[in-house]
Amino acid sequence: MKRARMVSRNLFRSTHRRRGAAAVLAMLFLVIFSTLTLSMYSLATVNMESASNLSDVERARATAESGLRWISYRFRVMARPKTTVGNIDATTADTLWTPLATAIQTDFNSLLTPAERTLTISGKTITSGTIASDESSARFALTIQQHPTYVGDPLDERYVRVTSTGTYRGATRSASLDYKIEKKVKFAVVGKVPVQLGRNTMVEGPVAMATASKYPPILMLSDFTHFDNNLKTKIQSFASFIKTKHVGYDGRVSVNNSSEYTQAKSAGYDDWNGDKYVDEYDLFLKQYDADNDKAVSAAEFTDPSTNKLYDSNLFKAMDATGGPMYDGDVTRTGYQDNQIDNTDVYAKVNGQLLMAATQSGFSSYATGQSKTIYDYLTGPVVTTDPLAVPVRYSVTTQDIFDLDPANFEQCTLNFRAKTGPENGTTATTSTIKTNKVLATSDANGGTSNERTPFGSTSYQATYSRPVYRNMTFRNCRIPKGLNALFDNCTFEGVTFVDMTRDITTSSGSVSTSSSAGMTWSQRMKPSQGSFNKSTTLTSTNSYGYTDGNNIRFNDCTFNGPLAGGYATAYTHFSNSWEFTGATMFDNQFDETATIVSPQVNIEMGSFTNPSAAPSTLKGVVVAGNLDIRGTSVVDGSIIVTGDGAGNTTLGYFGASDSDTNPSAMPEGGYGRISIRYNPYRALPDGINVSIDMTAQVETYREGAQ
Ligand SMILES: [Ca+2]
Ligand SMILES: [Ca+2]
Ligand SMILES: [Ca+2]
Repeated sequence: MKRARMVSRNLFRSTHRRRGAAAVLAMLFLVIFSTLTLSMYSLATVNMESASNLSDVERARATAESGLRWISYRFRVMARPKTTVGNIDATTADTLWTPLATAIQTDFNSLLTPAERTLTISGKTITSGTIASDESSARFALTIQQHPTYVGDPLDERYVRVTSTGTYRGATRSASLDYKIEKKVKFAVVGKVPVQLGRNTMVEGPVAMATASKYPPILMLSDFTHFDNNLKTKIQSFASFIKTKHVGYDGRVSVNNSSEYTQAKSAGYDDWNGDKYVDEYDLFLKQYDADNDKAVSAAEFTDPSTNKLYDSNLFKAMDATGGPMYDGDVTRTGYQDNQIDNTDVYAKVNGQLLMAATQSGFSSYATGQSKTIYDYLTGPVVTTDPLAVPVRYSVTTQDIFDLDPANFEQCTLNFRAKTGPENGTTATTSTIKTNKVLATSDANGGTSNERTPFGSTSYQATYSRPVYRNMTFRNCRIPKGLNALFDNCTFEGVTFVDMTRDITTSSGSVSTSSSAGMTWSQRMKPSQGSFNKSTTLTSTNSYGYTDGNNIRFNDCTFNGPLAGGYATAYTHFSNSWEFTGATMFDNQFDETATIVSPQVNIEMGSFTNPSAAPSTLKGVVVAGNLDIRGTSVVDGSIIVTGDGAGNTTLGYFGASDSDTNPSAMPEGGYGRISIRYNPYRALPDGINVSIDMTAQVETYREGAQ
């Protein structure tokens, strides 16, 4: 697979310390480490036992390697130290050594065999006792040592070397591997509410849904059923084939699965692009590749009746996968070359799907809807790792990410300090405000009464907004209760939106419940009657208005991050921001984050003109909930920390998409959403989550180093 090569290329790029033989072994480790589970560890040891014809030396070597696999597993599942530092440098890594050593000791204390729990911690070196690798007399012992390990060591404190010494009868062999202390989100999309991937929405990186009880946890629509009825019919027939004949939820039949492949061929399907799988992409290729060169040119994808591309957004999105990840990154072959071929490696999701829900739970939900899980997971899910199942159920917090919104509070406070008078002297002209806490009196466009969400047929409330037009805001703060409409404004530096931190119930206790958040939003002031969604809310009649911040940004440009205060609960409409018209994100100021607002509901993109706002959202997008329509590229990670919304909708879903039948083309087209996890982006500071210990596969060595 092209993508597999690309990933390993990127992994290897970080170092020049590569050796031929070791590189091959390293590839094996790449496969093993990314998929290791306890059961697989057991399997490996069973396999090792059965290989009774191995020489003692080979057995000792395999035992040493087994020790590295074992510690990789422990590193993955143990409670690792947390830090709020976003980009872990050598100095930070140095301070993490002591808590890391403590965490390793705590983890070892949980081992079943008491004799194996003992560790000797001396300075930057931890030494284990001997640990049984299986039922035989094979043993390994580990030395865990933080770099630098000698004067002139090119590796700094971010790297930890584990040396595993295996013994079997009289033979002894060692193997070592370096792990990097880092902090990454590791997901393209991760959240607490169901994730919906609409049409022309492609994801590169894993997708995870962390709440077990919300269904369907993930819903994906095919990218190939909305522009050509002929192709649509074929795709739907193929979906029926997959549903009845294919085991697994990755939407593709391997040519190496002879039983399934034979049935696919007799049903008229084949691997037309030659990637060893039969999937929707093969039908797309077969449909349009008139000259049989295994590529679809723009001319081939042009509808003869309209003389336009069947869907130019889809074509562009498919042609733009696997783009450069950082300045100076090598542009892949076939990137944006105006034709679709194997170098573009189409997948609906290029990464694993992880969900907290059980498979049986998801299945019984589907049965209740007269469906099966297959009806929700449409399109190819491609994992580059041949041992990783494309869809994992029953995942835990350790598998995902600690999404507690409180973990992001310090991060939002860091951004707040970069706005208003705390950031510098306030300066103001009629059109440019710098380091200012905005006031209603700064508004230059009168007021506008409008429903929220704007342009939606179902709305939650009506707001009276002060209007700010054609203004520039540099490092400004939007105070609680402003509820503004910003029209054609530019935001530079950091923009911060204040909100109420403690969301309280009617009895005054602080709540984390989203239903309490809704009640809180709907509070009316004395003698103002009860809440009604068509009553225009103002500072006179509504506590939800004065204590929250429901904002619409229309045709605005953001040249830096936008952050909002942490609140204890998701409040639905009171803390809700919409981005409409040609609003654009082009963060040139701080590429760690585009949005950090852990309890704010965000509606991004136009309902009516999806092509109006092509944005690139760099770094993390942290929101209480997030819906993106229109045209956007996410070059980082979407993190949904609120639990009160129905779902996170990415890309176009029509009125009839609840039953996954495509409806007519919406006005302005379907837009396109490309979401790509970028491991090269540092996190912003202030997010309090665990570090990772990431195996540096190219550092694998046999023998002591
Ligand atoms: Ca194929
Ligand atoms: Ca062609
Ligand atoms: Ca291409």
